This record gives sequence, C-alpha cells and structure tokens, in this order.
Amino acid sequence: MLYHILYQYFDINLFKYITLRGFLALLTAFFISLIIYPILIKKLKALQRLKGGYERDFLDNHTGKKYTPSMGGMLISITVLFSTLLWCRFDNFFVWVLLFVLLSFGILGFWDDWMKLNSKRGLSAKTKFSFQVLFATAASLALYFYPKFNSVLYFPFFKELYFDLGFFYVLFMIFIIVATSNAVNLTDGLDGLAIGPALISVSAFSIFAYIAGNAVLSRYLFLPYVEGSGEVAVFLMALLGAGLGFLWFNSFPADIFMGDSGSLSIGAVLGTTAIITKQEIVLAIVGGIFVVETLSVIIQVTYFKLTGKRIFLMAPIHHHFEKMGIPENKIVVRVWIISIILAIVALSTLKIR
Ligand code: 57M
Repeated sequence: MLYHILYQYFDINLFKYITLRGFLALLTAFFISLIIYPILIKKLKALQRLKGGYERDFLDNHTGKKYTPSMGGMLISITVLFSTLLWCRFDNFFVWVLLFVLLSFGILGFWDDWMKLNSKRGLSAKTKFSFQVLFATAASLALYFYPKFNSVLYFPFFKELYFDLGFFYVLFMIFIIVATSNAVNLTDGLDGLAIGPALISVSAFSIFAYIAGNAVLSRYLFLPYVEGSGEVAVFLMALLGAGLGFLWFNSFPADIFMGDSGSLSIGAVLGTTAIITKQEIVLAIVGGIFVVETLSVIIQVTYFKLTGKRIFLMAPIHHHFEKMGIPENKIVVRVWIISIILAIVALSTLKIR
C-alpha cells in the first residue's frame, strides 16, 4: 500500500526499491511479533490449561511440554499479511498467489490445531490431504494460466538443460506444494527445528526471487527471468521477519510451538516460492533437511512393513538422535548449521552454470 501512496502518489523515489521495502517489511513483521507473542502466549497457555494440555509422552524430554501452547503459526500468517499489505505492490500477481497459499494452508492448519486442543485428535489424514491438494491445485492453476509464467522445468548447474512439461507442470506444482507443506510439518518436532531451516530457505529464496525478477542480473547469472518475481522478495522478507519473531519465543526452551497453523503454511509457501522463481530442483538442496526428515519416515515405515524391524530408533530422524541421548538444543543447532551450508551450496548454483 505504501508503495502506491509514497512512491506513486507522493513521488518519493526511495519506496520504489525492492530492497528498501523488503527491509522495512522484515522490521515491521519482526517488531509486531515481539509485541504480540507475549500476549498470545499468555492467552493460549490459559486456554491450554483449561482444555487439559496436549502431551507427547513418547520421549522423556517432551513430558515437560504438556502446557506449551501450539498455534503460534497463526500469528506468523497474520503478521506476514499485514506487513505484505503495507509494503508490497498491489499489482503483483505472485504476491496474491503467495498470500492465498499462506492463508489457505494456515486456516487448514489452524482447524487441525483447534481440533487437537479441544478433542486431542486432529483432522483425519485424508481430510487434511484433500484440502492441501485442493488449495495447491487452485494456486497451481492460477500460476499455469498466468500469461507471464511458463511451464518449463530448469535444472541447476546446467544452463542448457530444461524441459517444457506442458500441462503436466500443474501436477508437478501440486506435488511440490503439498510435499513441502508436509515435509515442514514432519520436521516440526523439536524447539526451533522447523523454523530455523525454513528461515534459512526463505533467505536463500529471497535472493533467487530478487535476481529472477531482474532482467539484467538474471541474464548475467543464466537464471530464468520471471517478470514480477522481485516483489516476491518483499513478501519473503516479511515472512523472515515474522519467522524470526516467532523463533524468539520458540527457541529452546520454547514458550510456544507453531502448530500445523505454521508448519503447513510455511512449507506450502516455500514450495510455491520455488515454483515462482523456477528453482524447484534447488528447493531440494536448500530444504535438504526437510527432504531427509521425510525420507527417514518413508524408509522407516517401508522397512517396518516389510521386515517388522526398524532402521532408526524412531522416525522422523530427529527422534532417532534424541533417543541416542543427544540434547535437544544440540540437535537443533547442528541442523541449522547443516541448513546454512546447504543454502550456501544452493546459492553457489547461481555462479556454477
Ligand atoms: C507432527 N508433531 C509433534 C506442535 C507442532 C507418519 C509419522 C512419522 C507422522 C509423525 C507426525 O505426526 N508428525 C507430524 C509432529 C508435536 O508437535 C506439535 O505438532 C506441530 C507440528 N505439526 O508445532 O504443535 C510434538 O513435537 C514436539 N515439539 C517440540 N518443539 C516444537 O517447536 O518439542 C514440536 C514443536 C509436540 C512437542 O513434544 O507436542 C509430534 O511429534 O507429535 N509422527 C511422529 O513423529 C511419531 N513417530 C512415529 O510414530 N514413528 C514410528 C513410525 C514412523 C513407524 C517409528 O519410528 O517407529 C512421533 N510422534 C508421536 N509419537 N506422537 C513418535 C511417537
């Protein structure tokens, strides 16, 4: 909104720039979070006590988390919405698609969290999955039919390698969005475990979005040029600010969890961003942590069904490390370290082409 008022109406040139608006979007979301989370945590804690708490007693170190409130992701969505409306251009199609994905998956997650709070059982896997596919299909079709978007799949490291998937690209997009949403959800089992790699991925993708939206830079770095994707960087900066604000309270020992309200929506947004910036393959590198967590579940379940034995002490893999006796915060910080390295590897694909 302020772009239209300050730049287009009052002619203040400074507000034309994506970098400045991105920085302001980050600060806005971060400070709103710092102010509102303490109030929200207090209210949700009272509610949690009233409803009897939600305990995961499968690991000793999780027994103390019975009254830690969930649904912290709700505020991430609201803050991002506010900051985006303030600092993004209203005439950017990609920003609206991202807001749709953030809010639709956020509401679905909230529904699940709310049911868990009230009846200890969340939505059935079938209902959750059906809605995820529905929302992902809506976003994918919107992108597919947008005239300034193409259905080409590009590969990192090889500038000549790309395929036009045609209408199959819609199926591919749905898969990416739903898979990323669930992968972040599976990862969200220790304080700061999901939000850390998510924010590192968001930072890397804000660089990709900025470059992809700039005709000169993208040509220089052999990156596909996506007209309008620069504005996605402003949206991602808002998400970075909101996520950092959440991490302030989710860092060990957590005062609040993001719940499905956060994990489903942040994951879906990450997937959509990878699609918009035409970096779907790079997502598997940047979000390598989410890939490994998901693979650990697939391997564990398949192996268990086939042999009746387990490969990991417990899946997802972060529980395996906990069972080995590694302290929670050590696991989490090590995961962040790996995630930073993966983001650097992904960013290096910019030059190695
Ligand atoms: C979410 N949710 C946490 C919190 C968070 C197929 C199967 C592998 C699925 C998987 C699963 O259900 N994953 C989805 C896991 C829960 O966190 C809440 O859920 C939200 C995310 N959706 O935001 O609201 C608990 O995690 C802990 N936590 C933190 N800090 C945080 O910042 O400590 C979360 C966030 C919280 C808290 O204790 O209550 C969860 O784990 O339930 N299932 C599993 O992960 C189960 N694994 C399993 O069954 N493994 C078997 C299978 C694969 C064969 C095996 O290995 O043998 C584990 N979960 C449960 N019991 N409940 C292990 C056993």
